[in-house]
Amino acid sequence: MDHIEFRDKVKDMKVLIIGLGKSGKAAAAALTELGASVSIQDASQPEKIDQDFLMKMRELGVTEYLGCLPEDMTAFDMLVLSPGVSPEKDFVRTAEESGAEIIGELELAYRLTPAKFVAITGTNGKTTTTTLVGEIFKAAGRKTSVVGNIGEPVVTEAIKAGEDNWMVTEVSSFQLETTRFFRPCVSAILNLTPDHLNRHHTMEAYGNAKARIAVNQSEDEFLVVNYDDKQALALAQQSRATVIPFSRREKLDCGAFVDDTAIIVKDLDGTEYFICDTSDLRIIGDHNVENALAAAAIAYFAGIEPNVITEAVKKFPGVEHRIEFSGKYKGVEYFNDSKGTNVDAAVIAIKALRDNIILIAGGDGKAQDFTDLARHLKGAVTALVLLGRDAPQIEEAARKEGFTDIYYCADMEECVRKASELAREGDKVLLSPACASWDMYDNFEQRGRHFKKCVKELLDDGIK
Ligand code: UMA
Repeated sequence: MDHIEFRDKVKDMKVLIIGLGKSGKAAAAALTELGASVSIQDASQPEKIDQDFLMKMRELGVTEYLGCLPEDMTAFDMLVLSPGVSPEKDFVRTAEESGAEIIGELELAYRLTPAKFVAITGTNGKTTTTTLVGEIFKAAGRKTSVVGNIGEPVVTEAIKAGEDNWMVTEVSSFQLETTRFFRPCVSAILNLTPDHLNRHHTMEAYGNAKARIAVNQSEDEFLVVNYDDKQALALAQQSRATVIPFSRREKLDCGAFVDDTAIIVKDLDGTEYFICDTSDLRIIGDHNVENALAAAAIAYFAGIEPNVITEAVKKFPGVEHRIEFSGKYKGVEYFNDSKGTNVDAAVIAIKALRDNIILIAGGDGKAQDFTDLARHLKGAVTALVLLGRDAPQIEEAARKEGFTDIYYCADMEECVRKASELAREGDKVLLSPACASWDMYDNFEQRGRHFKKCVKELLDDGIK
């Protein structure tokens, strides 16, 4: 079904939007604009929902179920689920069994636009890679929207976009669970390590959700995948797309790789292009070499000239909340890695900063096993400053590995103060929680900004 047909069909549909955060509000705005019969639902009471949004919806005559569910879940043609809402919920199942189609905001966006999609998933590196790909596309003069899990709902841009627009989209496993026809021109799976197991239950289910990114692609479309990550590579076998590998460790017959210190992109016909030296990158750490390789491969196979890729990659400063330099006080550097919301991301940040690290960690542990984090403390981290609900789980894992320099703090202010007391000149204080923020904050951005505010206060106090 093309976008014109879908837009026409949706006018006669009864749609229930579940969850009224960023995704749900954007879906509601798009569907009411298209003339669908819209109802909205959220587990929260009305006062917790964006009041401007609610007022607009009320003016449009939208039916609302706030803090409750519709009595009759069989009355809808379609449910649009927010990524935070599990499709396994009983009321979703009831609607599905009565014939309603269950989709998410990403699938909705895909159906109503003629724009082309680039889609990037993986456990870590998604935001950096998506941002960099967006920069390369813009440098190439393409009409580009950088959207998705990165923070901008896809549907808001998709509804305005034309055929010559590119939607550079960061996609999460949650968003992919509710896709059906979604079919990007170029997709990418950056890596796969345990995350969100409280929602997906098993690694297999988590991997299968990620693999949905390429499930509808055909041979003339591309799937960029990390050759060094065997689990990610195995997922690529589920797609008919032309697989384009990237590797930090091996020279490849085709794709993107590092030759000594040179980042190379190699076409399917064997032609090689030098993109830049790894030392030209402004983003630090091996994981960022991988992000740059992935971005270069995505851009090249989306048809962008190598010299444009080179310029954009060399200029790229990185993204907020991802090993972001946040200040220096008494010879100690402070880094905000609030987006390090799982063990693997925190390990990556520790590896990037190498040694003499005071690590601030803890939060909502999402049923993760912290053993791997604990194993990476020795030789790299000198003290562990813990906060949040699942801090005791991190402490337990650390002690099992023989790490004992552990301090508990009640809030971020105390964490930063404690870390600054413990740090000696030349040390690095790193906030990389290995946990989600949801036990203490609305999101990781709020947590990261709070950390930076605390660091700034430290600097200001030092100046006084
Ligand atoms: N809600 C319910 N019932 C539920 C769960 C939630 O009614 O069972 C309601 C909440 O009361 C709230 C709303 O749903 O009002 C929140 O919806 P949401 O949690 O789906 O979040 P959005 O605001 O729509 O943001 C989502 C992504 N959030 C999640 O996937 C949890 C954002 O990714 C994304 O930026 C945004 O869409 C735009 O696309 C954030 C994230 O944490 C960054 N992502 C995870 C990650 O990166 O690890 C997957």
